[in-house]
Amino acid sequence: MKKIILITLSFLFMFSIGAQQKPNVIFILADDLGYGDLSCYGATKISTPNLDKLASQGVRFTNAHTTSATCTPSRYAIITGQYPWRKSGTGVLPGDAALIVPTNKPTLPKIFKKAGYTTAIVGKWHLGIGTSIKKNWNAKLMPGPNEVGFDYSFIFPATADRVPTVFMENHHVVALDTTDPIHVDYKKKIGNDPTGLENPELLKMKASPNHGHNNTIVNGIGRMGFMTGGYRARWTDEEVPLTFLFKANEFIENNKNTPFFLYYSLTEPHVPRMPSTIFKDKSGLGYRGDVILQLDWAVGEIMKQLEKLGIEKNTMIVFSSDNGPVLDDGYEDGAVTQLNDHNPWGPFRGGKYSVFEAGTRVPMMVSWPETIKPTVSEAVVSQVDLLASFSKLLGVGYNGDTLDSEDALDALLGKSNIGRSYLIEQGLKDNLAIIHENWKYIEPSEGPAIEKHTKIELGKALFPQLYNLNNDLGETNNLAEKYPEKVKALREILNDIKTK
Ligand code: NG6
Ligand code: CA
Repeated sequence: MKKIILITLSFLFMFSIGAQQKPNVIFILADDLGYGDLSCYGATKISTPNLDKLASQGVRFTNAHTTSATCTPSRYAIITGQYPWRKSGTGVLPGDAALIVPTNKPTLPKIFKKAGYTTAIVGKWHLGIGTSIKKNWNAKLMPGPNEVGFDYSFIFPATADRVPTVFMENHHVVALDTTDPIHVDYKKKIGNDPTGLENPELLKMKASPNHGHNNTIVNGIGRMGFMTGGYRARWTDEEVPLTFLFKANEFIENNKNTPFFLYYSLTEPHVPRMPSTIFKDKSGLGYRGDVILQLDWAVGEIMKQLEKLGIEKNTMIVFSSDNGPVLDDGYEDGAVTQLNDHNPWGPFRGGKYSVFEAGTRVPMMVSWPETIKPTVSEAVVSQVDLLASFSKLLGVGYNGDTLDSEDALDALLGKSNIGRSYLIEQGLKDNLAIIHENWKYIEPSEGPAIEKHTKIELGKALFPQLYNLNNDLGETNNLAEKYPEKVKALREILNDIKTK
C-alpha cells in the first residue's frame, strides 16, 4: 500500500514539474497596428513604454509578416496554418458570417490542447459563427471558437464596426434579455432602430462618406449591417477593451497553476476608435493615437498580472498585429486631421489592404524571460508558421492536410537569424507577392491601383513588379523589365506554391 502511494506521489510530482516547465503562452494580436506605430519601431510622436519594455526583454522582429493585408484571412492563417487564398470565402467577413475554420483539421489552439494546455480566446474573433448566415442569436451559437480548439471564449463576433455589437461568452450572447431578441441583417434594414443615414443628428462620431458605416446606430456610432433588439446586451465602445482586459486577466489568474494558452485579440486601433474616457485626448494624435496608448497600457496590465501571480518568467508573450495601418477607415475620428506627422507605415509603401510592404509587414516581438536573450532579429518570419513552431516547441504532432505552416521555432526564440526562404504576401482579394532573398515579385492583377475609400496604394498593376528590398524598402523602383529572369524564376516558384 505504502509503495503504491509513493509511486503515485512521485508520478504526481514528476507530472507537476513537467507541467510547470511548459511555458504559458499569451498571443496578443492588435488590429490594424502599423510597423511605425510603436516607439520601439521608431515612432517619435507617440510613446508606447510597455511594448517597448516587452521588446527590450525579448526578440523584436524587423521582418515579420502577416499572410494577408486584412483581418479575416490573416487570422485564418494563424489559426489553421494554411494560406487563406487557397480557400474561397476567406475575405473580410460580415458580422453574420458562418464559421470558415474547419472543425476537423489541426488548429493552433488544438496543438496546445494536445500538449495538455487550457486554451482561451478573449477579444475579436472575425472568423464566423454557426453553420450559415441565418442563425438565431438568442440561442446556443455553434460552431465557433470553442469548436476549433478554445476551451473558453469571450469574444465579439466580427469587428467593432459591424453588428451585432455584443459580447459572446462560449456559445451565448452575454447579458441577453430573451424578451428582447436580437435580429441581424446585412441586406436590408430591419426594425425601427435609427440609422446613420436617416438620423445623423444622433451620431457622436460622424461616418466618413461612402464607407458604409451608416446603418444601425449603437452607442452613437453608425455600424455596418442592421440590428434590432438586444438592448441590454449591446456594448459601450468605451468599455470594450477594458472588458477584454478584465476577462484576459481573469483567465490568467484562474489558470496560473497549469499551462495555458491565451489568444488575446485586441480591437485597437481598428475603427470605430472610441477610447475609454481616461485615454481621450491623451496622445495629441486624435483617437487613433489614444487607442494605441490604450492598447499599450493593456499589454502593461497583462505583464503586471503575470508578475503579481509570479508566473512572468515562464510565460511567453508573442505580440503582433493582424495587418498594416489605415487612417480613414470609415469614421471622422481625427486620424487624418490630427496625424501630426506620425508615420504608422514606417519606411514602407501602402498600408492595410495593400500588397506593398506596409500591408503585411508588422511589429512582432516574442518575450520569454530567462529563456530568450534580448535581441533584434532580421529573420523573415510569418504568422502562418506559429502552428508548426509551437507544435515543435511542445513536441506534439498533428495530422491532416499538408499545411503551409513551417517550423520557425529557432527564429522565433531568437536563436537563429534564418527565417523563411520564401514569403508570400496577400493584398486585397487574391493579389499575391513573393519575397525571396529580399527580391519581391508582385504578380500582375486587375483592379484599381488606389483603394478609393482609404486612398491606400494597393500595389495592383496589370504588369509584373519586381523590387529589391535590400536597397528599396519603399518599393519605388520597379526592376521587372531590367531583370526578366528574376521575374520568371519568382513567378514560377509562386505558381508552384499556389498549386501545391
Ligand atoms: C472594410 C471596411 C473597413 C473595415 C474593414 C475590416 C469598407 C469600405 N470598409 O470593408 O471599415 O471594417 O472592412 O477591417 O467596407 S479588418 O481589419 O477587420 O479586416
Ligand atoms: Ca485588422
